[in-house]
Amino acid sequence: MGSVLRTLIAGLLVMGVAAPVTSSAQSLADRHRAVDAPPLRVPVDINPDPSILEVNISAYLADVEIGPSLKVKAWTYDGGIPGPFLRAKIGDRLIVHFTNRLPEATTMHWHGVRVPIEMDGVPGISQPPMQTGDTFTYDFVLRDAGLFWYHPHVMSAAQVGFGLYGALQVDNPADGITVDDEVTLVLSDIGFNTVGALEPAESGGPAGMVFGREGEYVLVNGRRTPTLTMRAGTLQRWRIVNTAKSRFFLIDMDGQPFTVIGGDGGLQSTPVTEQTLLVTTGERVDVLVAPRGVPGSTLSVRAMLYNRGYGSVQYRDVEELMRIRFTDAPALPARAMPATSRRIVPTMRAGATEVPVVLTLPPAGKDGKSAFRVNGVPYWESKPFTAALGERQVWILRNDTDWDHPFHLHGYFFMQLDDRDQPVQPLAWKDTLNVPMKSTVRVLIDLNERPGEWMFHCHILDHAEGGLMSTVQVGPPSGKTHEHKPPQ
Ligand SMILES: [Cu+2]
Repeated sequence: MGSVLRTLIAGLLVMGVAAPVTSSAQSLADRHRAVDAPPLRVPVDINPDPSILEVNISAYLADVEIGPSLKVKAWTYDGGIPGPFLRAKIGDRLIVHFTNRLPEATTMHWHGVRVPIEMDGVPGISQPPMQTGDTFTYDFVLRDAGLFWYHPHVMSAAQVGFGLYGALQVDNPADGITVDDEVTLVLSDIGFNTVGALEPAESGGPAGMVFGREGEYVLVNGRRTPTLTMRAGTLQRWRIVNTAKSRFFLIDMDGQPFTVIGGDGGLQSTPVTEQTLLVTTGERVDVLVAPRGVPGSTLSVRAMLYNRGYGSVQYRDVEELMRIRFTDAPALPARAMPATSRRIVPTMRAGATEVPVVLTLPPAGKDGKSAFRVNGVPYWESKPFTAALGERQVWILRNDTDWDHPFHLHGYFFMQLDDRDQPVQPLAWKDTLNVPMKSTVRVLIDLNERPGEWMFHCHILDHAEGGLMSTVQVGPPSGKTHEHKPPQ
């Protein structure tokens, strides 16, 4: 080594520059470096029957690379983030032999899927928590087309935040929507330090719980700022799911339009064109896009700032989610969007029982602890709401807090009602719907099948763990008792 070089290195060491780079330095360096988007991992189907998707999945800790020089020891399904991409057709049967190799108990919940109660993955209610080494087989029929997802329902803010989530896409081959390309995008975030150790789930204490903790690194299909290469003008169908534990995504493609054709429960009655796309936690959107740009150029897909309450926009910046790189081929001519309408028969409003659901956050007690409440009580003091099997209910969700709460109900789709108590147009089946701060949202639910105790909660998982969670008992109680435990 030459003496000049040696002196330079010594100087760097004196300045501290050659010390391990900090994560903020890395994030600055990497902010504009594109990585190629790896396709979602497809698991091995061990069942030869074309109408059955049968897979083995294990949860365990693994080193995951989310970008150049960015490695984290994450909690994973089968060693990667996101977990294996499960893709089947409407009417197929899904069988998942799931083994827990994590250091903690876990379960798998199938977000949005109309499963029998025994398959809902809620510990202590629909199944015992799965201890380390336990195996459980989830087995149910996929009755609805749409993009769904799976994640733990044990310490969910921690476990989802650490990397445990995956997409389940149910196609309807008869939907008649022909496009040039289909892309499934799993949006999330993760926080970790310079040595790749995960940010603790309780960081920031009670304030962190109230704000809803967001990971520093935004991920698309488990990568930072991946690149999607396409010919300009190609008609694509993007199915997007937000699996982050707290972060909302307000997606912008330099003002280019998104034609929204559906969401949580599949296609909506008619398409709607939007300039930006809001995907709150747990929600899904199904959109048609035909991004345009000069051949050879690049287009940024960004997450804009969205105010879901204090802590979500202060000192924050727009994030680059993904880059679209246009090939050198000339842009394709604009073409008409395919027809995507769906006949949806709304649930009958007349005769439905009104159920007030009031969300509050009283000032912290003497111990400095805060808890979100549903009708005056946090989850650990709650008694189930009740419904007779076949009862239709209008839930009047009143959010008295200063934060948004994406309301999620297990096991059923619902329909949003407007101020005049009419179904919101276009008609759409939802299982997750944002209730903005200081506002009221009404939803109509037909609790017409599958008796059982079903959870509902805010899908900002820090809020759910912080008390904003309860259950509805549909039909007579099972007679089994269980405790709703407060967080440790
Ligand atoms: Cu919330």
